[in-house]
Amino acid sequence: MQIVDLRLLPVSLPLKAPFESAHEALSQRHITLVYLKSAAGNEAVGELEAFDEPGYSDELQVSERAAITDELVPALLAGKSFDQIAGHRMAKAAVELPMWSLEAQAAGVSLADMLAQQADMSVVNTIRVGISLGIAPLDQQLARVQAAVAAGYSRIKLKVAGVVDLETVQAVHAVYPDLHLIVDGNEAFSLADAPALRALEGVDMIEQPLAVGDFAGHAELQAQLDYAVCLDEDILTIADLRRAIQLGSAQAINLKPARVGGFKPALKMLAEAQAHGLTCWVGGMVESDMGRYYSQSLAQLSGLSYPGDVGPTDQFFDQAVTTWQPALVDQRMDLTHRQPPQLTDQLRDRMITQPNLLTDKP
Ligand code: OSB
Ligand code: MG
Repeated sequence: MQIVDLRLLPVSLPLKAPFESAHEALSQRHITLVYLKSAAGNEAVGELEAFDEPGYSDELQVSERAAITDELVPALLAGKSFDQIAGHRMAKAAVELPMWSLEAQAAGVSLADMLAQQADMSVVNTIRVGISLGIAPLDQQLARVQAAVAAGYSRIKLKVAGVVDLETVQAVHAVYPDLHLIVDGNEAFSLADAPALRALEGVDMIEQPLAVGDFAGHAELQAQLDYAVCLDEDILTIADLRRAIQLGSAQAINLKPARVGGFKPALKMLAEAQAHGLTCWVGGMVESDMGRYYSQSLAQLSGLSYPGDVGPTDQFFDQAVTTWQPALVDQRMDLTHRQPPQLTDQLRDRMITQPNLLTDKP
């Protein structure tokens, strides 16, 4: 797919309420929209999902924007594959994901159809979704869970920053015994917490309880739990996934195309993880409704049926960057034959005044 136009537009989105995890409290989301135009004249917009703070990842908005301009743009101009470039997965994904949309448009199919064809899976038109709730005091968390269940979410993820927050999880489980629950540790636990984690009841899985790189520790913990360890931060490459499988570090994977460098590596990981019996589901990074389009399309694959963090982004923001996004109706989002989202007129006007990095000299 030949790209003839590539433009970047940094956008700042205030959150309705701070989103707190063991890594940070997010109150303003800075993303960069990435506009692409193909030689055939099709357009698609991607999103750089890196953060400003190095908590979740060492890839930041500043570093990955530089990676796009200084490494990926020259590679595109030279016709070289991104595989030749080390690291910078979020930057690669910000360009690779919209390239899939251009491919789908050229083939006259939806993005979900394109992905399903590649993965040899079928497309699910109306999907169930989950929601990730930031750390909050018990009363507030119970109120948020109630609102999320009423809004039609099928699964709730509760962020925690240590053993003390597990009480909140148990209180939620007591009120909603049938609700599918995930706990997201975001690296806040140690193996010394294994007894407390073993005592936890009513959860499907715990996401990234231990520090990044501790595959052996996660394997030790998984062996002691009767629910799944689900790796997130730890799975950046296919080699990471293979190590987790070999050691038994996890029974589930939170698959984020932005974290792993795009749909191509994500689909490779999906196939390998499923061949080894791991549950995969699609995660999010408090992205805009544009970034959500890509993760929602991935979540339409039949092999990714466990509800993902792919719900409507009005859970985070008052503002939208696109003109339409699917709503949650009767516990499902209808994504049937979804067309690529369009930027709002205001953002499109701002985008087209940015330089085309493929032709304009800086
Ligand atoms: O750990 O899954 C995570 C948000 C930002 C960074 C990391 C994570 C998250 C979430 C939110 O949990 C998921 C979403 O976007 O809905
Ligand atoms: Mg996580």
